[in-house]
Amino acid sequence: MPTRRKFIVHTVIGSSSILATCKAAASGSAEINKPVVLSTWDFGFPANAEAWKVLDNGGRALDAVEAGVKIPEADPKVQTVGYGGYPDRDGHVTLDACIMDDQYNCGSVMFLEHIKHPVSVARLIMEKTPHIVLAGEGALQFALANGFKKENLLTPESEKEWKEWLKTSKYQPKMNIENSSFNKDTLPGNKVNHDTIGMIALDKDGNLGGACTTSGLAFKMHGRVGDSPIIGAGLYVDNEIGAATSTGVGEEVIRITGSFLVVELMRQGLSPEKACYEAVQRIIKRSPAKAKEIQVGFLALNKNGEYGSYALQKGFSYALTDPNNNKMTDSKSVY
Ligand code: SD4
Repeated sequence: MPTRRKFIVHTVIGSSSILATCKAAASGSAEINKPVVLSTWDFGFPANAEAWKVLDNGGRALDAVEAGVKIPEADPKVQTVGYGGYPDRDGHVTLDACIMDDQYNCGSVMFLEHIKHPVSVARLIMEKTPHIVLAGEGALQFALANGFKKENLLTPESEKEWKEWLKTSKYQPKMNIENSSFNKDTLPGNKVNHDTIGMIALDKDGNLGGACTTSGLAFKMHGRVGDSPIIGAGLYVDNEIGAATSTGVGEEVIRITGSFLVVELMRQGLSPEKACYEAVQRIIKRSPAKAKEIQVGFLALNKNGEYGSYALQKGFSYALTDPNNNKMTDSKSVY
């Protein structure tokens, strides 16, 4: 195992933001940590850099999270999101994504094939249709009618691994692969082999936004949809309180409406970390034996720009970028 460097400080942090924070501190005004963007796993690091360009320019959290998650969506080395994602057990790459703004507006695509940027299709559904969710063939038709290009998303590498899996066809979706030999010191551009990207942000105007996008569990059943595109499960944003997102075995997150639960716990006064901890405990309570064998992680951000996470297992990490930090952090976990 290569040594993991915990903190990586790069120079993408704009000087204007640092100045803004200093001014607030100097004037003695109540300090809200903004802008801030958080995202799941190591590939969140380059994704945050893209989101930060929007946030540091005074852009909307909604625009930042869309721009951010498009980075792993387009990266063929990321085999759990977008282009290059692992296929289902029948060899189809099927994608799930959603996005939510500061006004409870949201859009979602489920079981979408052939489109590299499902998050942008989700946003278009939010902005251009009276609906929230489009799935499968209908989602594809909608995307094509709105100028998205039909592409083959199955890369030779993911196809090879699928064919290898077919030899045993053990229906045990590959998950919790966060303990790969990926070395954060070489970010970005190395092989990133983690799971869903969930990204939540607070912009300079104090508004929240979030996005979540994934190819779901590797070698899943054809048609399976996880938590990631389900508003309230994989993502929730309430501009009065905060935002939360999840990663891991989606079925367990859906059962407890995980991200909504985390936001509601913050509403009751819990810190982001404590709210994530309580949500994880809810999963353990339902099935202590199962919880020991799977991974689920939650990441949360409140209106003050405070953040935190909690996971079932070790290995979950998240990327944080704010005026004073640009780093990866290992999440606390129960086991
Ligand atoms: C899903 N939550 O489809 C996603 C996958 C994931 O770690 O995040 N895996 O269930």
